[in-house]
Amino acid sequence: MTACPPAVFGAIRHDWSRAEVEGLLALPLLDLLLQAQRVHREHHAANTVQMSTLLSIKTGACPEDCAYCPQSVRYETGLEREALMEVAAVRERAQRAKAAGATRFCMGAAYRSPKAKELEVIAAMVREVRALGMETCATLGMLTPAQALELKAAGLDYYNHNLDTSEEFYGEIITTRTYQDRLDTLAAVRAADLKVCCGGILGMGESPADRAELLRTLANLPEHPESVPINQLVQVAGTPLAGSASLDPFEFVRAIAVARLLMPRSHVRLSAGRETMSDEMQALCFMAGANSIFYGEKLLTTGNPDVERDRRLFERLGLKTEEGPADIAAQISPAVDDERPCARAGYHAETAP
Ligand code: SAM
Ligand code: DTB
Ligand code: SF4
Repeated sequence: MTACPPAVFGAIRHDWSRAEVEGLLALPLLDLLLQAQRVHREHHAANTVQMSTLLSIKTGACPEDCAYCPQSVRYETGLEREALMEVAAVRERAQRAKAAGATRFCMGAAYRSPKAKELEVIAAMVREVRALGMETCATLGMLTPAQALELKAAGLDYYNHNLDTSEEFYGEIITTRTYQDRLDTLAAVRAADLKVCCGGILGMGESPADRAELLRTLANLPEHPESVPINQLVQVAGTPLAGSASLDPFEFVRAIAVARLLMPRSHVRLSAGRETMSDEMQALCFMAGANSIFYGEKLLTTGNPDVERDRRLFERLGLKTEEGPADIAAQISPAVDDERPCARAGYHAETAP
């Protein structure tokens, strides 16, 4: 069926070559989807998606020059700046998210790297959110090893820090920090025993080889990130990447499938960009092995599908939420019934068919 030996599919490896990853990306689409969904079911519950909630705790005025980002101080995007939120206000937002059924709360800040005083306040936020019984995630820019330990001590579960693209293409997108800076932060986060959330952005004008290299770099990290967010560029007027040629949707789906094959145990998040994706494209992404999304009408500063659209999508696709409390599962999809004949026949089995 394909030129790849079966051992390639589903092996937990950290030594992928560029040619192997490019070979996977170039498979006939339907072969790629089939293999990705097979590997997915060896490691994850079928038809099940993890939901995260995002809050921007400090917005805009970022000194970095990331060409995609509406929060950089260098670009006129009309974004309203907001100082670091008060701890009590974050607690209240987390409480609301919890009441709506969220189990993981992600806090994002437009920093190059947090200052000591800022980190103290954010550590207090983490403690408060943790005390509500929620999982915590933060994305605050570069961290030193000591800062990562401080966040771990406060009870942080996940740290998000993306590689964004390949090392070769990176210089076209960001000049104010290096690829190695990013790898150093990821190493500090791992050393502090935090879970790693790390992925990238597609549709920035990168080549297929760049996408292969991003995925290869993620998979060849000493440990696979627990979460791999794959963002489609959200084009924001005023940023240098506004007006970029849009990526062929099938190329995006391919990248999700290859992320699934390279990092079988990770949650692959269909992250930014869902607002402009058709339901059919999102369905292909779930088929390709995506099993996490951001839920709620806003990402950090840009839009996300509204809750009703997601509820309807989950219902139409027969998807359910992962281990969430009953109320969010009910909001999203009350209809999944494991007594269906296909479930009884082992169709939903977590082991390979
Ligand atoms: N300032 C911190 C940093 O850069 O690590 C944390 C916040 S930053 C907004 C988090 C991630 O959001 C970025 O690494 C990037 O991958 C993603 N992102 C930002 N703007 C985006 C856009 N317009 N489209 C897609 N993803 C975007
Ligand atoms: C990630 O990879 N995507 C999220 C999260 N990590 C923090 C952020 C997407 C931001 C999209 C642009 C915005 O809303 O500002
Ligand atoms: Fe700043 Fe993060 Fe946006 Fe880059 S991606 S400009 S570091 S907020």
